[in-house]
Amino acid sequence: MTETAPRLRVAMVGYGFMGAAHSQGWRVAPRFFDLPAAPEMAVLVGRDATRVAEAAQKWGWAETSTDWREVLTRDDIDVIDIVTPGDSHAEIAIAALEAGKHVLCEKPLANTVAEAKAMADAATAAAERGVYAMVGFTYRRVPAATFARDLVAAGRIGEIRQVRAAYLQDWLIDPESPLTWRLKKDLAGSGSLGDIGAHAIDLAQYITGQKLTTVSGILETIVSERPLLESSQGLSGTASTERGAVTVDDLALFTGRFEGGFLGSFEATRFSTGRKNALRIEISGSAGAISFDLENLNSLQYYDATAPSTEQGFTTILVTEPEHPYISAWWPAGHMLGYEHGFSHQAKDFVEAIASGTQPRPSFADGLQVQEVLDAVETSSENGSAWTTV
Ligand code: SOE
Repeated sequence: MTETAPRLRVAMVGYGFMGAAHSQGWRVAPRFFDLPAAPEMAVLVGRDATRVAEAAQKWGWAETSTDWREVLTRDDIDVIDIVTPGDSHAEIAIAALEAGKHVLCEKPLANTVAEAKAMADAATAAAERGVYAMVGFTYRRVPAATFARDLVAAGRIGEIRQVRAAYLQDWLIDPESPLTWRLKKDLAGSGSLGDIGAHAIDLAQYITGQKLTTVSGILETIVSERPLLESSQGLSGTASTERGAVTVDDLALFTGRFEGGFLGSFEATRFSTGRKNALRIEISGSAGAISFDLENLNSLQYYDATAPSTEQGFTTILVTEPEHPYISAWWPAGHMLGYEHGFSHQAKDFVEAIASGTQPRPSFADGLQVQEVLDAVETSSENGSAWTTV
C-alpha cells in the first residue's frame, strides 16, 4: 500500500466472535496485500460501554461508541461493518447505505426474505451513487474453495451431475449448553439452516456457478429446551438454573435442483458429534470431481476421470502455491493458512471493489437469493417436504 493511498475509515457494529474475526481481517489485510485504499479501524460500536471499550482495546479499534445511529452521522466514517445478530442487520444496513456508507454485513443477510429484499433494494439504489454493499459469505475466500470454483469454471470436471454439500458442527450436543442468541428465532431467524446451511448454499452455488431453483426439505429441533444464558463466551457461555424454549431448527436436511437441472443434497447441523467445522462440498461431473472440506482447508481433492484408468484416483492438491488464489501475498510456497485468513481476503476484496467502483460479490442481491432458498426450505418443511420453488 502506498503512503498516499486514500483512507477508508471503518466502524464495526458488534463485537462477539465474528467481531474478533472481522477485526483480524481489517487489521491484517492492509499489511499483507497491496491495497488501493487504506482501511482504518476507526470506531467499534456496542451497547455496553465497558465491554465495547475492552474489545476495542484488545483488537485495536481507535474509538468506541454506544450509538450506531450517531456514528452514521459522522463524515469521517466510510464503511459500516455489521457483525450483530440477524435481527438488527436490516435496520443498520439500510440506514448506513442511505447515509452514504459502504456496508459489509455478516451472513445470513437478514432474518426474513422481506428484510433481505429491503436491504437488496437499498443496496441497488446506493450502488448507483457509488456506495457498495457486500454480504460476508467468507468461505468463498478460502483459497481452496476459490480454486475449486476456478477448476469447475475451466471445465475440469466436465458437466456437473451431482452436488453433495454439508456443514457439520457439534457445539450443541450437550443439552445443558445454554440458550444463546443463535437458538432464538426472533434474534437469529433460523437455526442450523441459516447459521451454517446458508454457507453451504452459498458455496455450492458459487462453485457450480448455478442457483438452486426448487427445494424439498425437513427441519428438526433435537433439544427443545435449554438453560437460559447467564453470560456469553464465544459460541456458548454460562448457564442459569432457569430454562427456556429453543425456537429454531437443530438439523436441516434438504434436496435441491439447480438451474442446470442437476440435483444437490444439503445437510446443516450443529449436532454432528465429532465434526467441529466440517463444511464439505463434493461435486461430481462427467469428466472429474472435486471435494472440499473446511477441516482440511489448505487442500482440495481433485479426480480427473480423463486420466488413464490405471492412474485414476482422487489427488490431494495442496492449495499453498503462489499461483493459487490469494496465496502469493502470504508465506513462501507450501506454508499453510488458517480460518482467519478468509476474513483478510474478504476485507481485501471489499476494499478493492470500493476503490475501483465495482459491485463487490457476494452482493446483497446474492444474499437475498440465499435467503429465498432458506425460506423455501422452511416452507417445504412446513408442508411435509413438498417441492417448493425458490
Ligand atoms: C457457528 O455455527 C458459526 O460461528 C457460524 O455462525 C459461522 O457463520 C460459521 O462460519 C462458523 O460457525
